[in-house]
Amino acid sequence: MGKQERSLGELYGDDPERGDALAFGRRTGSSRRGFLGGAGLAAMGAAVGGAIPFSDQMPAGLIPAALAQGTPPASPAPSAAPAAAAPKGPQLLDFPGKAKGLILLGDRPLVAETPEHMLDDDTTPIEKFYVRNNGQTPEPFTEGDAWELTIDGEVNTPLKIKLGELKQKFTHKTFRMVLECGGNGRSFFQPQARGNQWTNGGAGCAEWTGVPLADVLQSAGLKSTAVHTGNYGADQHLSGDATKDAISRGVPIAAALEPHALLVWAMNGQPLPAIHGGPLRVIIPGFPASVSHKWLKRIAIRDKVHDGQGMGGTSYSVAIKPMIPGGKTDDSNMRTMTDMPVRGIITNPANGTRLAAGTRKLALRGAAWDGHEGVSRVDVSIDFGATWQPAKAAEPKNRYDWRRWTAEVELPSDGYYELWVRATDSKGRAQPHVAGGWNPQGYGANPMHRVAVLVG
Ligand SMILES: Nc1nc2c(c(=O)[nH]1)N[C@H]1C(S)=C(S)[C@@H](COP(=O)(O)O)O[C@H]1N2
Ligand SMILES: [Mo]
Repeated sequence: MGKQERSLGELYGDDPERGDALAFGRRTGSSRRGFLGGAGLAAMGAAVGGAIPFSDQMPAGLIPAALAQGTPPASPAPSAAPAAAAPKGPQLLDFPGKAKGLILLGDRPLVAETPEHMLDDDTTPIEKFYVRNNGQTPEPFTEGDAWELTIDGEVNTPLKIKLGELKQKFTHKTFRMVLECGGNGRSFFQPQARGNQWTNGGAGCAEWTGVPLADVLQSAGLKSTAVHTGNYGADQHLSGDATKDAISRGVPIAAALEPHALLVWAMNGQPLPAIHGGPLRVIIPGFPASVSHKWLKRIAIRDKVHDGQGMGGTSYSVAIKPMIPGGKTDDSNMRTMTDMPVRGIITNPANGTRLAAGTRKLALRGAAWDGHEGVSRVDVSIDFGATWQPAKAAEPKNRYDWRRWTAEVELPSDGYYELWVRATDSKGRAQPHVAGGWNPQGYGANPMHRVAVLVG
């Protein structure tokens, strides 16, 4: 038995399809649903660390949460994931002002995500906020309010305006708003899509203070030919080639005029940290965060859709007609992503948490958000989605805020459980069980979040 226990956990680590086939008694490649019974059930129980009260509902074709990648290293060593089977531990970010426990996805450019259990604050603290750079990280700017922003292109009066003047001349606004990378959830795509392998932590929700972009654009006077913005910042391309931009995206004018689109100099009441684009960035909520330019130097108002670095082709684009996962790309079937999908996460307990034997009531906490529509409901399940109960979701502070939620579940006995959360947006669109809408660069994956816990 010992050999088989280890091999099932190991198999899920190396070759999940074979692990699945072994546990559920299916032949690899067969689509027939197998059953978790007999030897398969015993091996699964051993691999996840305990009896599985809802084993009848455990679905084939889904890697058990205890064995899936993304188990945070900071959580108590899950006996649910034996050493032999545990995925290679992720590398952690070591950066001034950032909390221990952020996961380093890349260091050139610097990219780090926040594991779900570290998104447990109502407002994401700066030290826990994810980081996504496309180019070099600029040297911190030390003259604060002397930072100059240019607005030109399809405007009556091109502006060169210092941060100090922005603060003086325009009305200040503070909104708590989600910022989320377009690639958040990418690691859930099958087959793997290219890019940083985010789980759910390429997102955070902070209090952003600044002035409405609309007010500043109106003071420059938009021409009737203005259709799109184009952002430029101070960060250099990774290659050091000064003729190339690290990134230069933009949005349709209507999005730039939305009252929550802000030119921002403060985050959670602090001067905007350099790593988050200080002293000045733009925040355009609801869109992939790549349009929320950091170290903002210039907004060009364009008479056509902006064509800067990161616009067009497969960049920040999803398939119009569903494409075969991993299949050949047809650029004419791609459209630029202008909205983020609905997502719910469990922020407490952490994946891999072990609870005392006899625990029968368990409090869950989390967050749920989407792009432009708003979250209408959040549900949780402890039986692999066979039954659901509604969570209590707090009202958002303002449009584009996330909704914090709580729920209490009753566990019938000791053993291995998966806690599942599913958020639904106000158009009735709920999160899928597995990532759908595969696209070459892996945008918009929003499968339900699952957390493994072991009682006893
Ligand atoms: N100038 C500049 N702005 C940028 C980027 C960048 O590389 N350079 N990255 C974008 C992307 S892809 C994301 S997800 C967000 C990340 O913001 P954060 O690092 O403050 O979390 O910034 C956006 N703004
Ligand atoms: Mo991003």
